[in-house]
Amino acid sequence: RLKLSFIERSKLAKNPVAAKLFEIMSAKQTTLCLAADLTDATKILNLAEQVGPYICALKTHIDIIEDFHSNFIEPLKDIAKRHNFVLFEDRKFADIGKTVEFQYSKGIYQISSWASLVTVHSLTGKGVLDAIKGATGNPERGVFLLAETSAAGSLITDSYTKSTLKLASEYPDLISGIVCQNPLFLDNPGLIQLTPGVKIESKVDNLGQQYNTPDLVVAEKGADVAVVGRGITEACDPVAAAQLYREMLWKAYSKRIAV
Ligand code: UP6
Repeated sequence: RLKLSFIERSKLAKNPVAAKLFEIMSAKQTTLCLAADLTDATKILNLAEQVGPYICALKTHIDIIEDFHSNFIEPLKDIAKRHNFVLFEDRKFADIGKTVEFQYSKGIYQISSWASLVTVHSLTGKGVLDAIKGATGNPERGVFLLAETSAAGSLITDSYTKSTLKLASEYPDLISGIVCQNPLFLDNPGLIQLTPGVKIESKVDNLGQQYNTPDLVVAEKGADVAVVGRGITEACDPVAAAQLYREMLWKAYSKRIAV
């Protein structure tokens, strides 16, 4: 997996959103996913518009927005379409299938109608994936399963990680990739490794977040897409920061496939 180009891998992806994401990464030469963790709807839209050219995906935590309203989604979709990036709701679904079915499609956020990608905990097993697979809404959908986390002191064990990969292999057309910190699935180049906890400086925050540098996550840890939040949102110049992360990540990927 680590030596193949994204274009080669797009042809091996069984999930359509994964194939699309590979194509976007290749066309825009960016593996940067912005974690747009801001609580103000207008600020998210402004940031998305400004950094749109430099990202392949925009990851939201839709439930942290204080002034969420139904006319937030349409402009966000419009920006994503114009700048050619994917909308990704980091909901980390973890309940029984029936509840996830509601959480995915109902309530005020109606995630299934706009998010091409969502994150899911493997904790409760198949029911969650069946719920997402069977839900109505946008037919273009993909799931990233959480196999590892960047949080210090996480309770995830090696056997949980292994079982998560096995579960992913049982839903090839639904699973776009895996959220993890290490190169776990080298035998399956059609899946995308999404790695959060990426920052140029600071090794930790004060709540257990652990960071690695862009070069390390791509060159040594196998990241395809790198998630950057505060490295961009809290920078003096977020647009310049997004450009810098994009450049560093792309250089590391180019070097990885060249050797
Ligand atoms: N995230 C992690 N670690 C994980 C899974 N997800 O940090 O193992 C998510 C967080 C946040 C983003 O929910 O949205 O990635 C990281 O943000 P940061 O770069 O500001 O730390």
